[in-house]
Amino acid sequence: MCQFSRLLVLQLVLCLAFGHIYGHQMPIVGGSAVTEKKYPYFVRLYYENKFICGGSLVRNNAVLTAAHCVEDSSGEDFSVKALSVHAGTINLGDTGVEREIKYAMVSKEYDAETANYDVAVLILSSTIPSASVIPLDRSAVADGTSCLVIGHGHTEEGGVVSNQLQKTYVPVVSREECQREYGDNGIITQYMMCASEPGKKDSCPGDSGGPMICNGKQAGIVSWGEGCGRVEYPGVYTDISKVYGFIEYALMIENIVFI
Ligand code: 4AZ
Repeated sequence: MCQFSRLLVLQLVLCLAFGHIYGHQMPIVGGSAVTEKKYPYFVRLYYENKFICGGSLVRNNAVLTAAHCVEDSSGEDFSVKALSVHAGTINLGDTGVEREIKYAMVSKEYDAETANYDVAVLILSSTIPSASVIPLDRSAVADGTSCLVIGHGHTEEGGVVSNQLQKTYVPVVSREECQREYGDNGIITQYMMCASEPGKKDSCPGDSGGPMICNGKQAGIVSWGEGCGRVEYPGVYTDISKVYGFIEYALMIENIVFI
């Protein structure tokens, strides 16, 4: 952890003094802080004014997130009215642009048990005129591709959310390899893709719903995983290329008037 040249005495002193802190600085898990507004399509999702998930703007009035971010997981009644979206900030302390949700769309294919088809489209109460949107990848990403993941999620397994937006790059792991790793501990369906740098870089609770960006397009949605940053279990993402039809349809419905 503490590597230094003999000349860098100052670095040695700092490392000895603060090494315990550096050692625990594993944002998103194994990432770094975003210091400029480089990802303006990133949004935060709140429920009853509590931060719950990430998301991405795919239209100036529509957000893509995970279905499990908009379901009742607590056993109490879930209300879409209690959801809100904050855009245009990189710190949880900044409100940014806030919108309520007109309605949320989840596919009937979504299964809370397995997290299969973990995708939701949220239509905002009004447009965000300044919104910058992320294009979606219609085609599957090649295994080994290095993809960007951003979020305010836990910075280590069992940790706490990160006030500052974090980013990291994770390589895509094949579905076959991922299923082998999970064994009996999870089903990697055709609607999922996996990525992580084993034991180092990964997404974590709180990153859910946020975007995974490969080659400049959003290819995945943070969905689930066994722990965070573990050697044996990659992070699991909704594969956008497989649920693209649903997203397109959900965005189209928005333009249809039901009489
Ligand atoms: C979660 O519970 C979660 N390590 C998200 C991502 C990962 C694990 C759990 C991946 O939202």
